[in-house]
Amino acid sequence: MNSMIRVSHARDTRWARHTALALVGMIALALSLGVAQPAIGSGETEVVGTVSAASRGFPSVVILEPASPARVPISSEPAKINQVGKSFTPGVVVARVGQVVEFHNGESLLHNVHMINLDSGDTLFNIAMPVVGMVHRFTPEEPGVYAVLCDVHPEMEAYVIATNSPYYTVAAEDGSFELPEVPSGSYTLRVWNVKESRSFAREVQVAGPTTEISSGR
Ligand SMILES: [Cu+2]
Repeated sequence: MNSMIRVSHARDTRWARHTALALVGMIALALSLGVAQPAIGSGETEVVGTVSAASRGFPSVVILEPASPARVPISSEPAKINQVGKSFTPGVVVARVGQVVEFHNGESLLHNVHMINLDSGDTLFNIAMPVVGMVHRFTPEEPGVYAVLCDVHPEMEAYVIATNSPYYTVAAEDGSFELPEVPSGSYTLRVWNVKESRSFAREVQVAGPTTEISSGR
């Protein structure tokens, strides 16, 4: 009888200790969640608008460059361009400076990847892609516009837009775009279109739940 009481007492003590530890853990978790979550009204804005429609099948790119550098980590996921059907797909990608851009040969055809910095006119590399499944990686080291050509198939053409900003998107064919979570503040809006006269930059303010931007041209 005595031994049974002692055992049950020991169990009760252990149970109480476990419950106390669980409570401490739950409180710690609640506190850490409270710190990690953005404060209500921290100023995330949805930026929407319309810029120039696609030219020659290449859609516009919209970039919002913050006045002070954003502390958003660069994605470890590469930006990808496939060579398939004798074309580069997609024809326009945006990559952060420091983010890997991957070229894939997706078919049993000899292609190459000839990359030109359009700001300087310099060829960065010209790599043969003779085998299906071949991958070539490139990491932009500065913001800029890069043309991608295949010298075997002159109709093959693509563009890589490199930016330091994490706030960018490729617009739809009709020029409409949305950037869902942009912190409020001052930005340089940069719109790229393959037709140079449709590219422009201007200062914009992002504020409130929604900011609407139109190309103004
Ligand atoms: Cu080719």
